[in-house]
Amino acid sequence: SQIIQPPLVAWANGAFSHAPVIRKTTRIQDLTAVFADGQAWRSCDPQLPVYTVEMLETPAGEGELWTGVTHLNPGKVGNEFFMTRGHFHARREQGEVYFGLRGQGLLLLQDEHGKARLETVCAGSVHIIPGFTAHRLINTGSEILSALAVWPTIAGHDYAALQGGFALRVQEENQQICVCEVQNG
Ligand code: PAN
Ligand code: ZN
Repeated sequence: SQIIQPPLVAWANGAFSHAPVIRKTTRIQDLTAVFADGQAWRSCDPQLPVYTVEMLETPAGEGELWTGVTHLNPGKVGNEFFMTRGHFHARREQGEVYFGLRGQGLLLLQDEHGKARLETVCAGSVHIIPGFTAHRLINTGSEILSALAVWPTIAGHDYAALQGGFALRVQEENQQICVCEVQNG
């Protein structure tokens, strides 16, 4: 038949169906030097899952796009909220779009000069990540934060460029969400 069943994504929770997916879970032990409080990080269960990315198995190449959902668990290391490692694209000029599906959080964006800003992520939020902009999801809520992302397969990831960390950290202080500026971030 000429009518094809495409992959489905459940908008309520980001679950893919009707298509093969690649799944990768990132745990506390994988997030070396990501959280500010190293002592609190070492005292966490190393196996504790922080986030899982599910990607559609689609072709790669010039002009092709990846489609993936990040499921970021609620939690904290010390008083800092769970977050993704964060990255620039290896091909710096390549952008990306994130769509919030569930939960409450922030998208941390940072340009190559180290200037950072935050966007609120919630069900239905649309985030245009321009080229030359590093990005990280932060779960400030008490449920899973899920976001759908679409990006060029040629973009690649550059994690090393941000080893010094981002310029902003998001922490909980007195049950409030608190944004801290980092020196040398
Ligand atoms: C996303 C991210 C995903 C995990 O698919 O890769 O949220 O974050 P880290 O890659 O920083 O661990 C994306 O931005 N792709 O380009
Ligand atoms: Zn990206």
